[in-house]
Amino acid sequence: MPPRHSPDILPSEITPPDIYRERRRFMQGIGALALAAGFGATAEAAPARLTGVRADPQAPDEARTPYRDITTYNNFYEFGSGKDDPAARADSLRTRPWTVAVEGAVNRPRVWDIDALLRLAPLEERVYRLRCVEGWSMVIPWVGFSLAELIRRAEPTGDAKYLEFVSLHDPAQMPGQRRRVLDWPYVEGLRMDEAMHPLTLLAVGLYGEVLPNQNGAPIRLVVPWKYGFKSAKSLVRIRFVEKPPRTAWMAAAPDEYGFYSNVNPQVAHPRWSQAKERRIGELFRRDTLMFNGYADAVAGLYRGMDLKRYF
Ligand SMILES: Nc1nc2c(c(=O)[nH]1)N[C@H]1C(S)=C(S)[C@@H](COP(=O)(O)O)O[C@H]1N2
Ligand SMILES: [Mo]
Repeated sequence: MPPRHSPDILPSEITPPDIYRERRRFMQGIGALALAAGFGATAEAAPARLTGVRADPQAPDEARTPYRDITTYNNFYEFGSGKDDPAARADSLRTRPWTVAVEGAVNRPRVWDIDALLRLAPLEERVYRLRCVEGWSMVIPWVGFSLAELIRRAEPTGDAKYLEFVSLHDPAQMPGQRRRVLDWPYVEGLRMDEAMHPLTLLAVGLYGEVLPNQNGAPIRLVVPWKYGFKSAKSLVRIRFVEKPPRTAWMAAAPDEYGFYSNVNPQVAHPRWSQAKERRIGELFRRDTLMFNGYADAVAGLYRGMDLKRYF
């Protein structure tokens, strides 16, 4: 399928940056400006642009979800369980200094500074569908690099069969952690071959800009063929282990959330069907696709597995 844009220009760069930014600022409303003026603070700075980002040559021929929806309709329970809580409250997250510990069954464990991680590999745009287990979906132009790039540098040993991903645990910055909605910190996991798959992304931006806090700044996982909750935000630790990690959602509701959590319209959640989804911004629901539409790329990882049992 031909790309809709020249492969080295991001869509956000086609709109002159000033107009793009101005439009965004206008949308954010004059309320914030008035507030800033009233309290003598400077007007909210525009998010930093990421430079040298190669546009996604494999972007799906589907409309991207508007920036505003991607950044105001979020699940990030560390900031509350309402969809608008993260956008309203994630300002309290400090993303510098920040480190990500890469450890466990590897020859080269390392505590990465976030700014070194940002230079680890060329940044790429990846336009992925995100399907939440709740039944809604978006199309999000992430910026990041394949997790495989980091894994190779860690040199996993033969004992590394799974990866555990751990989000920040700091109730002082994350007010939602003052309540035991989940057993904090938020933990997710992948099998080694899933983690090595080129689609599996470490995202550091969206729409060509640094990741907003509510979307999991400064770095988060994105696994596009799995339900959204596998894509853990604000990572501080990646651990190589022998056994499947105990994930936060499996601990909270083992009958409802399995380890794999592949998008599968044929396997219902115990309390609701997964056959359809509502694309944010659209009126009518659409059919959910096997592996969220990525079956050609990932079905081979699960050949011979009973996906009803390994849900
Ligand atoms: N640490 C952490 N990561 C998380 C969550 C969370 O609550 N905490 N929510 C998950 C869920 S349910 C979804 S659908 C996606 C939403 O990502 P987005 O807000 O960037 O669209 O983040 C996932 N990652
Ligand atoms: Mo979700």
